Amino acid sequence: MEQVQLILGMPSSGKSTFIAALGEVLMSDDVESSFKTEFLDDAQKHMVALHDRWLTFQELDRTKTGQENWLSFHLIARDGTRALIQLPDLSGESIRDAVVTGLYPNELHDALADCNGILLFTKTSTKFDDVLLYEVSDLIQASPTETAAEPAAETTASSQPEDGKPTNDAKTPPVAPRFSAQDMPEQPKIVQLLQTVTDLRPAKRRRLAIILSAWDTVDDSVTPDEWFDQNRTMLAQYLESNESHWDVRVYGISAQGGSLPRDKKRLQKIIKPSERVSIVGHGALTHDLCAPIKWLMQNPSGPV
Ligand SMILES: Nc1nc2c(ncn2[C@@H]2O[C@H](COP(=O)(O)OP(=O)(O)OP(=O)(O)O)[C@@H](O)[C@H]2O)c(=O)[nH]1
Ligand SMILES: [Mg+2]
Repeated sequence: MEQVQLILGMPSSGKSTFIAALGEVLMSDDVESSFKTEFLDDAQKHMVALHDRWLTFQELDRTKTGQENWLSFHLIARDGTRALIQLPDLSGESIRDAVVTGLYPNELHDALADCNGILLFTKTSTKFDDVLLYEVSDLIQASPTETAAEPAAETTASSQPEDGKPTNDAKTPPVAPRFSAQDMPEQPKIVQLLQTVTDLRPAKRRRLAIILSAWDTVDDSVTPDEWFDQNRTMLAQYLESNESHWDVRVYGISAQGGSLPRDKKRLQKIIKPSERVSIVGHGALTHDLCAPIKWLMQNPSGPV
């Protein structure tokens, strides 16, 4: 049975690192996991390259637009059942550009429409993603019209440098940066992306595994569900209001085992590379990165 599970997320959200670590768990069979794989065919050169960097403690390069790779894995479950899944390594940049322009490349459009389930990545070390109200107010105050209207008394004094030569600075009002949709916070972009998916197949209820990546940077007294509700409030509210479209689970995953290069020495001491990785949530075994994929594949509503 062939399934397409999509890995989505904005740039630098941890997608490629997860794929590299998943490759190790699947191929080495060193840790207890839901699946293993016996081989990677030629088309998996990209996977091998990612995996080599991961094994040698190198951070991965950003996946560039046009460098996306549509990877497929031949999975074997513990009970011997076989399945083929596509788990593409998409560039966060191209996903983001599609979301903000509304122009989806054909391949991505079709994959969004037809995918069985989605692994959605958001990096826990990117905590404060929204623009705070006081920042908006600072921008408004710094806008040219507001500043020009203000009396010059205060600014004149500060514009007199120590060498006594006056500068033009006080007369040049600071200009707020132009709005760019690309720079919008992560959450509205993700909500927009998910809405596009549901618009493509409104009657379909899909499984969505939210992956909180870099989980090693989070205080372990908090659960993935709690962290998600506290730090991704907009996304959490959207999903709560759209239960008819999305069946959601939240997992915390450390695919790198720590931050590089800082934690390299500690990670080098771990003999089995698969033991660098960890996952928390929904009873997943400690190193079983396949757990969310298994859950996505068991969707009772079946393939699209
Ligand atoms: N601490 C920590 N950092 C991680 C982990 N996984 C990924 N990172 C860091 O997150 C950054 C982005 O990781 P990538 O896997 O390249 O992210 P991506 O989503 O593929 O990014 P694009 O290719 O730009 O779409 C890198 O600097 C990684 O080192 C992790 O488990 N722990
Ligand atoms: Mg990448």
